[in-house]
Parts: sequence; structure tokens; C-alpha cells
Amino acid sequence: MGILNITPDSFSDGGRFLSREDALARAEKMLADGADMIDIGGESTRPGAPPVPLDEELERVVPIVEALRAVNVPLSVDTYKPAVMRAVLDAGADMINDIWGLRQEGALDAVKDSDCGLCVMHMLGEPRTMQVHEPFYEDVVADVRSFFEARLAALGSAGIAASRIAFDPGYGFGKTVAHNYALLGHLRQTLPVGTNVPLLAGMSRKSMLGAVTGRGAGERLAASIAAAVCAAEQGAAIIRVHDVAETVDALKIWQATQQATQEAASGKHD
Ligand code: 8Y4
Repeated sequence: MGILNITPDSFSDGGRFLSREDALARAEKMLADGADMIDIGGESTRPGAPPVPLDEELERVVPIVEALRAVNVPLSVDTYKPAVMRAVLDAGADMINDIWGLRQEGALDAVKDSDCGLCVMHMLGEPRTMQVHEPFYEDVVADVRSFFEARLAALGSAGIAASRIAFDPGYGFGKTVAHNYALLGHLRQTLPVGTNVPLLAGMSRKSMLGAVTGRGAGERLAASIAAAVCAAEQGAAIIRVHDVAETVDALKIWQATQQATQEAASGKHD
């Protein structure tokens, strides 16, 4: 999943909106680089980022979804606002990626009559405050798993099929560095027992990588790729990244190795 940010701080021209042509060019580049899906986001969820008013988020995101329908690639939209969900689904979005895990009032209603995919992310607290107080978990892996179980039940009660859902532990969203690595090393164990919901992992360029490497946000490519391979090894089905071409190369090597291991297990080298 390639990240397409349409927040003003991500534009080189300093403008307020990403032009349709620029969005198309970025999306086509990610597709050529091997992305299977594009995640469009109109509100920065970085800690301390100001919230974006509904009107502005709609003005930013809807035209981009409309423009990108010309590119033959599934479109995910990163939003927690029910009104944005409805608008982008009308415009042809294929998936809603919600950092609030569809917990905002009206979110389940906004998506239940569609057949769109849904990424349900775990977050402790809220973006503006989540890293202010040291987050506390009894057992972070078990707590995230319990959250997924509760959301699966809530979505089921709303009539939403489990087959539409992906779960995401929400790296960096109300977690210490140690919590983030526990959730990477035990990603598989966050899945509720007896379920087979695809896992989505998003660690690209995040501070958990800077904490270990000592590198700033602009120099975390190698760390991001390593984290992506760790997530794949832990069963992640979708990996949300800025650097599509480099990550796809790394995952191809991981996949080729997996394939060889499976052939060996089936007795080819005996
Ligand atoms: C540099 C650039 C450093 C970006 C940090 C960041 C996730 C997500 C975000 C995630 C899902 C981010 C919208 C934070 N993270 N959606 N969104 N999972 N599903 N920070 O981990 O990329 S925004």
C-alpha cells in the first residue's frame, strides 16, 4: 500500500491542494513501482498536527479519488470522519482506512451499506495527546488482540462481514518504542484466536525506527524496509509505505526465500 499524502505540508509548491495531475503522476509512479493499493490521506495524523475541518478534508480528498479512478488501482482513503467516508465511497473508493477503528459516532453506519474494505486500526488515546502521557498496557499484544475482538463483534453487530476487515496494530499511536517492537515481533499473536483477518502494518519512516537507528525522518529508508520484511515474516498481508519500489524489491526477496523454504518442506531436497 503506497502512501499518497494530500496535506499541504507534503507539497513542494507550498499550495493548499495537491493538483489532480500531480496526484495522478504520483499514483501512476507507485503503481509502476509495484503498489497494489494507494492510501489517500487528507489530514495529517502526526502528533500535534492541527485537525482539518470537514469541508477542507472533503475538498482535498474527493477530487483526488475521482481523478485516481482513471488509474486501475484499488484506492484506500485514510479518514475517521463518517461524512468523508460516505463521500469517497460515492466517488469510488475501495477501502476506508480508519485510525479510530470505526469508533467515531456514525462511522459504522457510513460504511455498512457499501462493500468496501475496512482497515480497523488500534490507537490508545487520540492523535493530539497520545504521546504526551507515557502509554500503559498490562500486556500490549493481548490488549491489542482484545481490541480487535471487540471491534470484530461491534462490526458484526452492525451487519459488516468479517471478510471486509483488515486489522492494524497502529504503530506509533499511543505506544512506547518497546510497545511498538513487541507488536512487530508478535504481530501474528495480535490476531484473535480462530480468526484469519488480514493484518496491515504501517511503520514507514516512523520514530520507532529513529529510536533504534538514531536517524532522522528523512534517512529511515533502510530501517523502514527492514521493518516491512519483519512484518511480512509475521504474516502481514498489507504493508503501508512511502517508498514503494524499494519495499517491493525487498519483499520479492523475502517471498522467493519463503517459496524455497516451502519447496524444501515438501521434500524437494530430501
Ligand atoms: C514520517 C511520516 C513519520 C509519516 C511518521 C509518519 C498509519 C495509518 C498513519 C498506520 C494505518 C504516519 C494514516 C502516521 N499511520 N494508517 N496512518 N496504519 N492503517 N506517520 O500505521 O505515517 S499516519
